[in-house]
Parts: sequence; structure tokens; C-alpha cells
Amino acid sequence: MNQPATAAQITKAPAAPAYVNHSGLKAWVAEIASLTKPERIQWCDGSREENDRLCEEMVAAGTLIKLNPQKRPGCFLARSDPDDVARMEDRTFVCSRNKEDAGPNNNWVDPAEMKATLNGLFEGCMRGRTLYVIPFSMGPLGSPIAHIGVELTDSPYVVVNMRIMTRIGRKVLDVLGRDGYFVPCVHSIGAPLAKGEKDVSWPSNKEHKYIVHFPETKEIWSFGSGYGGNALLGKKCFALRIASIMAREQGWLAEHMMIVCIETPEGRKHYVAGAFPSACGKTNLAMLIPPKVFKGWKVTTVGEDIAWIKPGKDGRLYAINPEAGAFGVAPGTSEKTNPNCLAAVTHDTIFTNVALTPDGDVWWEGMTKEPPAGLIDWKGRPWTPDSKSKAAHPNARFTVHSSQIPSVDPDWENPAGIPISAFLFGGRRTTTVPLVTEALDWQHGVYMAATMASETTAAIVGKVGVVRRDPFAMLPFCGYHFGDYFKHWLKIGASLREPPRIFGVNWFQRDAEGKFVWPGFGENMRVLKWVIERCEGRVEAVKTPIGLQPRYEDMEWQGLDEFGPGRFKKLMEVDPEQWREELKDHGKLFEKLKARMPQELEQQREKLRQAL
Ligand code: SAT
Ligand code: MN
Repeated sequence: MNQPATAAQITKAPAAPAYVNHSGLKAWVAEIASLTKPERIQWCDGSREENDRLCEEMVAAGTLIKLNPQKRPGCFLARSDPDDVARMEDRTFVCSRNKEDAGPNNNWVDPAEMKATLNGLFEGCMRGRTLYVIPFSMGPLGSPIAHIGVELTDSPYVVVNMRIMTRIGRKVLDVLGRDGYFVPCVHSIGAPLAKGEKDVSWPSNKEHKYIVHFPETKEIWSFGSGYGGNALLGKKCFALRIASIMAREQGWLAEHMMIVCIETPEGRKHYVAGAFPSACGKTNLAMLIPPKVFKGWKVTTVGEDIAWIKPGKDGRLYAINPEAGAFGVAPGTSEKTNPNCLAAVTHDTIFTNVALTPDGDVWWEGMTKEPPAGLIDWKGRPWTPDSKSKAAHPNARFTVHSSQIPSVDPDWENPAGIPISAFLFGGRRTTTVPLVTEALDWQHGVYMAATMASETTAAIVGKVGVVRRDPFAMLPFCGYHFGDYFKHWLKIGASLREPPRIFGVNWFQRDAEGKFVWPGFGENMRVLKWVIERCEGRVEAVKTPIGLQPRYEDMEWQGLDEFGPGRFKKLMEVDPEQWREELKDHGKLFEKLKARMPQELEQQREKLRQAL
């Protein structure tokens, strides 16, 4: 597939629009078209008209259901195939020339072998369909931190989602110019249509699914799935897996982090970036509304899933949100947990796999206490509270443009990025990990992040609720060996004059009855305020064997009366027994990564062992 198409093939392909000046891009599109054999090629200009036309076509095809314009203007519901509902980690590959470079954290296949497989699968795979060309920018157009990709796809659902999630179309080609660099991303649902064959509402390939990255050539090839991160290739595939490789080569960081701005009553702004695994509340944290007692404090949203971070000339780290929208988990989103998010999705939103109400609105578990009567579930079947399954799929999503989020930060598109004051790292842990712990220094912080773990969620296909090590919340997203990734973090930290402080957090501890101990959501502001005050050097901290913790009296407790010092102490507890177990598990991770583990982290582990 890397051989250029023959002249005959290229002349057969329809000409690109006159505004396309990039001959390399035109040749590549022709090459992929001659491999995949689509019925037609459509260059996406990113316009509203184009979007509306695609939506209309998808409504006619049954892929989208138009929601009630009185209730949700500009909104649509998509129902995916029940076999195509989440990212598939076991079908995701990093095909570097050397197996070791991909690391034990990635599935690896020899690149030549994988290319042969893909060549077979992509041969004629777009027959009867349209090949859409989507030029997209990850990051504000022309920002020195941004990068450009081009996705070729046979899914119109992908086009309309990419238009929300990234900046697409003509304006991107203007930045790309005649010979600018782009990351080539090829996607097919893998469901060619024979002449006269009737299409299904969510075509995909039941037999074969591949999400493949080639680090050396920075190519992305995805086959068989039309869902989320498997298909919207700007997101996890480019902005994390390929970008993490580019970042290492070029001296920056591509991270699975939300970014939030916290402004003190005196008007000092602090930007905090936080890494949490998929479906662990990054979106809620990024859109948090502080409890009433935080008079004068403001929280605004820069990003809710991914951060690209570069060292600035002043020795600080500057971050952008490479995305332009959110692809967030719907279930659990309510007036109580995330009012900003609910307000964002009142119009111009694409919902996927949520339930439909009789009056053409949407519903999901956790939206309201009582489900409305007459629901249709995500599979299109009538649903009542007595039904055995959920009305919305647990990984049901909304796609919404960031500008619709009421709390969006005025600088969310600042091309220079915003300076980071602190990093948070948090997993979903029922026990062991305290509410908040500050690292003693950068190296200790890298150790904390490298050893974080979380219980798995419905965002990935597989078993839910299993504790697994998920370093930096990047386990499914780091495009190379984790040992090298840790070294890269250590190196970046050492180069900074003002490195951000690093904190470990855990909102998810449960008591013996299985109830959450910490109320979470807006109340997380109490932790964030302490984090900010630490950054400003205004409060002391208590040293424990695993790091620094707040004193009870330094946290704001007004309005959370049930939290006396006793309960707080429980939340902050470092149980030596549990931590010795934890340490053993850290050891297992390090053992797996041994070939490339940095010495510094081994030393950190030894220090922790002694402290315990
Ligand atoms: O990768 S997705 O974008 O589908 C969702 C996630 O895992 O965060
Ligand atoms: Mn994510």
C-alpha cells in the first residue's frame, strides 16, 4: 500500500477540488482510492451545508434519528451495532520495526506482516461507498503546538463527529499549503456494498477489527469498527498514540489529561492538568462547579480528555487541548454531577447509544431519578424499569463542540497554550489510595504516576471493575515502551525551571457497605483549593510514607458538615499492610518493563519500601 499508485489509476480518480494544492496529499488519496475502490470521493470542506447534507443522508439511511427540534435542536441519535460499542484494546496494535520499541504495553505485529494483512482487508473494502477526505487540525489552526492529520473514511458518521471533535476542512488545507506535513489516517468500517445491496443502519465488520499504528512512518490504519476512538482517528490514535511518539522525538508531552483553570477570588489563575483513565470523571472534573462556600472562586474548562504540553522558553510547561469537542460518557451525567455538561448538550449534539423518549428526547441512567415512561433503549427496543438490561449502553456517548460548554475557558483556543501549575493523577480505587497525596519532587511524582492503577470501566471492551496498573492513565494510549516513556518524563522534568507540582488523587474509596466515602463532583473543589494553595506556597503539608498530605484544618469544610476529622483521617489513611501489597504490585509492573526501566524509579521504589 505504500507503493505509489500507477498513473492510470490516478487519472481514473476524480480530480480534487481546485483549492487542494498539496500534490503529496492528492497522490495519497488516489493511492488509497485505488486500493479501497470507493464509488465516489468527497473532499470535506467542513461547512455547515456539508454537515447538514450528511446528517440528512444519514437520517434517510437510518444511521441517525433526528431528535425533537423543540427539545434538542440540531441533535441526533445514533445506535451502533451491539458488537461495536467501545474501544477494543485487544485489536489495537503498535507495529514498530523492533518489537521492543512497542514495549509490553502494546500489542505488536511485524510491520511488513501487518501491512500485508491490511492490504488484504482494505482491498476493495469501500466498494459501493463514499470515501470522505477529512483534513483536520489537532489544536488551534496554525498553533506552534498543533499538528495536522488527514483521515480517509467511508463513514459519514465519522465525518460529522470529526467536525465537532477537531477543526476540519478547507481552512486546514490552507495551513497545510503545498507540502506541509500531515499524519495519514485511513479508516474503513470494512463493509463494502454490492450493487443493489441494502445497507444496514450501522455497518461494520463482524469478523475483522484492527486499529493499527506504524510509529516509524506515523501512519494510522483502522478497519472494521465505526465507534469512538476506533474510528475518530484524531483522538486516541493520533492525539495520544502517534503524538506520544512525536512528543518523545521532539521534546514535548502528549497526555491523557483534562485541563481546568482555577481562579482565586483575588484573580490569580492556575491551570491544572489531570490524568485519569477513560470514564473516571475527567469530564466532570473539567466542568466542575464549586460549592457555594467557594465565593469568588472560578473554574473554567480548557480540555476534558487530552493535553499536548510543551516546555516554554521561560522554563514552564504550556498546554493546549488538541481537540475541539468532547466525546463524553453520557450515563451518570445529571444536574447534580455535571450541570455544565447537561447545558452543553441541549443543542447541536450527536448522541450515540443513549435511550430515546417518546417525545424525541434522550435519556440515560443517572440523568433523572425516575426514568420517563415509554423509553426506547439503545438497541431500539421498548424499555421499562423492569427490563433486565440498561436503557442506555454504559459507554453511551455525546459528541459536543467545546464552545457549547458554559464553563469553557476564554483561553481554550489560545495558540500559545496555557501554563500548567499542577498535575493530578488519579484512578478508580476502592481502597488503599488516599484522597490526595502530593509528591515530594518531580521524580517521586513520576513514580506515583507510573504506578497508578484503576478499576476498568465500560469504555473498553472486556471485564469491568478489575484493578489494573495504568501508568499515567496511558496504558492503552502510549505508542511506545513505557520504560522509555518514564525516562522521557524524567528528562522533561529535569529541563524545567518551574516544574508543576504533582499530586495523586482518588475520589473513589468505598466503605464496607460499598458506598463512596467521598462525595466527589463539585466537592472535589475542596481538594483543588488545597492543591492551588500548595502551588502558591501558602499551606504546610504533613509527611507520610507515601508523600505529603493536607492537615485537616487547611481544607475548606464548610457545607460538608458530615466530614469531621475522624472521617477525614480515614480518607487519608496509609495502611502499611495494603501498601506493602501495593508495592509488590508495583514490582510486578517494573519487572515487566525491566529492559527499559529507568534507574531513578527503581530507587524511588526502594525509598518507598524503606519508608513503609
Ligand atoms: O477512545 S474513546 O474515545 O472511544 C473513549 C475513551 O476511551 O475515552
Ligand atoms: Mn479518554
